[in-house]
Amino acid sequence: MHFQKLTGLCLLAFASVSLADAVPEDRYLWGADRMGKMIRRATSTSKTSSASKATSTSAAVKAAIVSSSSSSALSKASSTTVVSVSSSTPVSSASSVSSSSSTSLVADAACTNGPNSRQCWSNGYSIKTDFDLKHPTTGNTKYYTLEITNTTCNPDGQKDLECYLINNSMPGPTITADWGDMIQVTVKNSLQNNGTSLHWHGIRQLGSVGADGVGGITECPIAPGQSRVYTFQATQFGTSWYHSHYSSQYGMGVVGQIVINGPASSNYDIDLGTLPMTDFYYDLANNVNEITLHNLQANAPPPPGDNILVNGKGKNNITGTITGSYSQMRLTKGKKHRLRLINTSVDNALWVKLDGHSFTVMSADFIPIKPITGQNWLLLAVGQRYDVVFTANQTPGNYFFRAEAATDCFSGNKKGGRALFTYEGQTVTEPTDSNEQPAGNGCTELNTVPYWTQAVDQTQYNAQVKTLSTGVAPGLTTNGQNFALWHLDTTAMMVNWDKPTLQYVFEGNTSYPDPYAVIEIPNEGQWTYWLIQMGQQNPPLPHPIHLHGHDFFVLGSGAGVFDSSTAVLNFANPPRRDTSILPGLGWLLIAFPANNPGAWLMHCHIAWHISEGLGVQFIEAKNAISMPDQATFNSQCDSWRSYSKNMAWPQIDSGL
Ligand SMILES: [Cu+2]
Repeated sequence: MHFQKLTGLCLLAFASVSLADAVPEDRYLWGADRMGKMIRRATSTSKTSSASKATSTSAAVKAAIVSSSSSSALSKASSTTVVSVSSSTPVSSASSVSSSSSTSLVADAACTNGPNSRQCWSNGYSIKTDFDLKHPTTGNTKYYTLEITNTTCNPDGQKDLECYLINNSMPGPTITADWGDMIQVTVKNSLQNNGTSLHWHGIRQLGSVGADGVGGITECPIAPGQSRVYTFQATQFGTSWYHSHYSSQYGMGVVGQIVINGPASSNYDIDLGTLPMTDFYYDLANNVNEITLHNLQANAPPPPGDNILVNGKGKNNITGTITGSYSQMRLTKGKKHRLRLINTSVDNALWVKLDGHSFTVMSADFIPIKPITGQNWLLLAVGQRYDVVFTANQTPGNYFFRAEAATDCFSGNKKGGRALFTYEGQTVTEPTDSNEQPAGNGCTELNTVPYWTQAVDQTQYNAQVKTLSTGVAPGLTTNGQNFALWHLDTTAMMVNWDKPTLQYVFEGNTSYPDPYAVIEIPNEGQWTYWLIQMGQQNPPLPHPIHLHGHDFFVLGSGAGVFDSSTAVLNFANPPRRDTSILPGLGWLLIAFPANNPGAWLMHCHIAWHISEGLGVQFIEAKNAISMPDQATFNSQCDSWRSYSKNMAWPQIDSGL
């Protein structure tokens, strides 16, 4: 077996990381005022290069006005009435989770998507479309080629580092498509000594689980020198990102953005595009990963980040010389700007704000929400996105955008991130940095209300709800060593890259190894409910829980042990998203309908934690999965297994 073959190899790998190295100088234990003492340095050099301005690529299409009937509730709760849709649009296979007939949408030809009518989209589709049941099919395909190479990077000018970059860009290119387009991405692995795969975060992969990009689950990793093609449809719209799902590799730079143009619940004039933000380390991600594993044995947190990059840029002065630059955006006085915020970190939850301007939040992950105005500091856990709108209504000049590690989420970073927003016609100069700290306390995510009401079936809840107990417990790593590891169910998750879950499905083999952490959802058309409960004797940190193949409804969350007699649960129109915060030592209760057969990973999006096992996979309706082409699947696995027999860097963690 592959895992056994690794025995001993990782002893060598770990031997290079002594426990003294593993615990940072300013050692702290969980529960201490962890990073409160960290100093964020002001920087004061100026930049004069011009900023580029992205504008919306959304076509102003003559469209149908769409309004809901007097009963606006898009209840999926108990109706078995299937809403009528055109034959060209896929319908959920789950009849019991379909919309009621009261939600039929009425067309009005006067509606065009534009600055004052962003709720419109195209013929018959709008912000009120239930995209679980219906989405456009444009007939267009957007093609991208992404090549991942070993190279160096130095994004803040302090230190040349080994990086793995996509198309030699940090972050990688933005994939842009319209709602209903097909997206076809050819990925070439030009890394010398690493497999890879790309996961399209938040993309539902309806009927296309083979394109989910998770090595050991939906594919064998792409071997060095090999390519593969990912093809999937944009059935939802908004902002997301893509990243390697091969151990902690995305921390080396294998990350890019996704924009799906579609309707929006708030109007705006100018789309500024994406603003990805990430923690950044002056060490290789796999080293930090191993240090973190060793720290966990001593009940100590991971090393803090060394910087926060905003759109791939930042400044620092650990060398005694201020180097680097800030990403820049241009604002047009009086106009409403849309900004797409993405936390692509490996560890840090981030508080962000734009000085002088308050945000209206209009979507959370891929879910349009009822706009929330007046937001200053906004918290994004790893993997989360918010699309915000703000008006350039301040004195023309320069304003800092800030991204700071969320200390109450136990996120640590030695420095804050900045970007520079400059009004048109103004010279780009850095304003005085106030070193303002986040006003927000705690680690509670924004309470969002989906734009269109969607109820969760309460009648199946008591019969279906299952508890997933989360915490740290002894477990075996890939080399057979006994370490304390994270688990999301009964065991620390670990997959074998040589034999992905979909191969078991191809073979009709249900003897999944225990470390695959498989939970079967046998039947389509039912709601599933998952109470994620942290044990009380664990590091008290929160975890951003992310689900593939679905988003989920957040029925509730809270501190301590869930108590059904006191917990306040929201079945009527709960927040919905694909990544949500499990409070430290607390609980998170989510629900999602089984309406997309596949093998779907659910995991903590802190890279170190899924590396240490904090995940499960749902095998949903295995007999109904729309499987990838078997010959192509096998060919990729054959290439991979041929490579993995002698690979330079064996699997040292969960592989995810
Ligand atoms: Cu976690």
